Amino acid sequence: MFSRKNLPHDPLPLPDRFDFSDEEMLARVTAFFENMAKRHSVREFSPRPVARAVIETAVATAGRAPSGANHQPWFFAAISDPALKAQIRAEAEAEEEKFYEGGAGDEWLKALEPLGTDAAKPHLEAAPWLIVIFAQRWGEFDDGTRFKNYYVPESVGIATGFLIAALHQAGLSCLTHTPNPMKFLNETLGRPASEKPVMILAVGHPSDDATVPAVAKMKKPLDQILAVYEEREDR
Ligand code: IYR
Repeated sequence: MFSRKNLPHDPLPLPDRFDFSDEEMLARVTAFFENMAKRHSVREFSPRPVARAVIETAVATAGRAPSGANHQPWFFAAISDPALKAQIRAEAEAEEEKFYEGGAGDEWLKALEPLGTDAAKPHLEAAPWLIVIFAQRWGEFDDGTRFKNYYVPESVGIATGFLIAALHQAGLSCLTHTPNPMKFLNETLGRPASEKPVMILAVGHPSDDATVPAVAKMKKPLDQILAVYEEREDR
């Protein structure tokens, strides 16, 4: 949070501290990995409702993400109103039709083939909640004057990761959806020009017949995503 007041540096003793043994640490991180490895993007949602308090707590978790200068340059719009979901679906599908009819270019369309996606986005209505994530490109004081935000895409990306993990922890599924362009969401949701919509998360319980594309199970092995540089005699 940024304030016009000159906030002094005020170091507090670390408020929350954990002290796990090495064994406990490995057990905990392994359990977390095994839980997160069960997260799948889902496109088919059950009509089963999800309590607002679950969504609120998941968004509160997102709000605990680190951010550039602690400006917390994010805003979340959570929508369960069926009329508004239908409007967002129609607006998103209008953009997606242009995208899938060629706007995306051949290479991008080829990359999406294994996912089996197309311009139809019924999940935007079927999911009990849509959470639209906005990035605050700049901040505004109460009198409307602007201040700079820092590392906005990084900060919002981390917060979105927290949000997806929190929803998964609650046993919910979601789909990250990025109609292109997404500017229509500012108008539809009455958000200011300082905010750039970055993603729609469709959130809910998966339907009984939900599927995932087979490629979604093909994750890069650790040795392709991690290089370890431990202490060495010859360095
Ligand atoms: N926004 C489109 C296209 C799309 C793009 C990527 I990159 C994906 O991983 C999936 C879809 C859509 O939602 O269909």
